[in-house]
Amino acid sequence: PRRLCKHGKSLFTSLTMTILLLLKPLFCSLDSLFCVHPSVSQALAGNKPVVALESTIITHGMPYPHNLSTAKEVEAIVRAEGATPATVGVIEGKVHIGLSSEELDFLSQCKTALKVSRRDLPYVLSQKRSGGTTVSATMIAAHRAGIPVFVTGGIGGVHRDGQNSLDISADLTELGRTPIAVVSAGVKSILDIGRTLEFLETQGVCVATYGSSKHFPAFFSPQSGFNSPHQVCNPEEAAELIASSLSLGLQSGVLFAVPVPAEQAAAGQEVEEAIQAAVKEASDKHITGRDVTPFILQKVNELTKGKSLQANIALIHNNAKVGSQIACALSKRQN
Ligand code: PSU
Ligand code: MN
Repeated sequence: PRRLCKHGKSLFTSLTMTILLLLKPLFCSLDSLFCVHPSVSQALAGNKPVVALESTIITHGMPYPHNLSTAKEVEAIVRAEGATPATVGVIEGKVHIGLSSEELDFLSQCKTALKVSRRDLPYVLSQKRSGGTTVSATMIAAHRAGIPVFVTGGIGGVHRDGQNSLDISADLTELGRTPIAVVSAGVKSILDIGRTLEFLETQGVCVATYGSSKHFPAFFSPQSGFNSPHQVCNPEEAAELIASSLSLGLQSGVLFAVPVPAEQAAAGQEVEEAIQAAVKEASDKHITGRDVTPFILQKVNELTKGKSLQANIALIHNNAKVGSQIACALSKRQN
């Protein structure tokens, strides 16, 4: 993808793109590990805004068919804001950056799909397996493709009692070493939010709440009880911050936390109570490692009779809108 970007908008690019489109079934892309969807490589080559999206939310975060409809809605929102969606996922040993409708269908129903974080990439690729990429693996793919903005629901963090179990999401260390801007609704209170913010500081991640609030949001609730270190008020300020981080050459990521819209925050209290119960059950049942987050998400959805899922979907829609506006502002600034 990098090689293609450099050619800009020349006739050569158009020709290359046309040829690539025709040859896609044969070669997919120029890289043997990564497969960039033609709509994505075309947008990147034309310096148009692109938004990366993760897929663990599809394979492990939501039940079928809500996972599929949400994935498609999120892509539609990105397009409506004038950007190109690039959902990242692993299909039969290849990291796809941008999925076709058939590929989304496949991942949303693939029972053997693995949850793929940075540490799992060598295994899924070498075994030709399929899987949903977490925030960490999606950041790696986005960085390879040259996509600076990535939208998700909530990132992983330091789990409760993480100071003893050392269950600290690879998302946090990835944010410390990969220069991608991640747009999320903050961190779910299934995690230890205070320690998550401390760890992000240690990793040198620039964290900013999007909007007028000083609070760091807790996904279902606009306030977590912790303040955000920084604030940006609009897409332009967010883009400016990303640009500063990139020009400094920091090689670390940026985390934008978008507070839940007021109309969705109402479900917050009920969800909060369910989270307490689910976290306790996970610990009683000795659920550990990569199974913790999917277990708790599923349990909370069950306990709230689907309300947490509805709120989750609304939040991702909102993040997709904000993230796309940031990607558009960044692209305008760079053109
Ligand atoms: N938090 C959510 N929903 C999710 C995830 C996190 O509210 O679906 C997913 C994301 O893909 C995230 C991953 O990157 O779980 C983190 O998993 P772990 O806690 O095992 O690092
Ligand atoms: Mn973990």
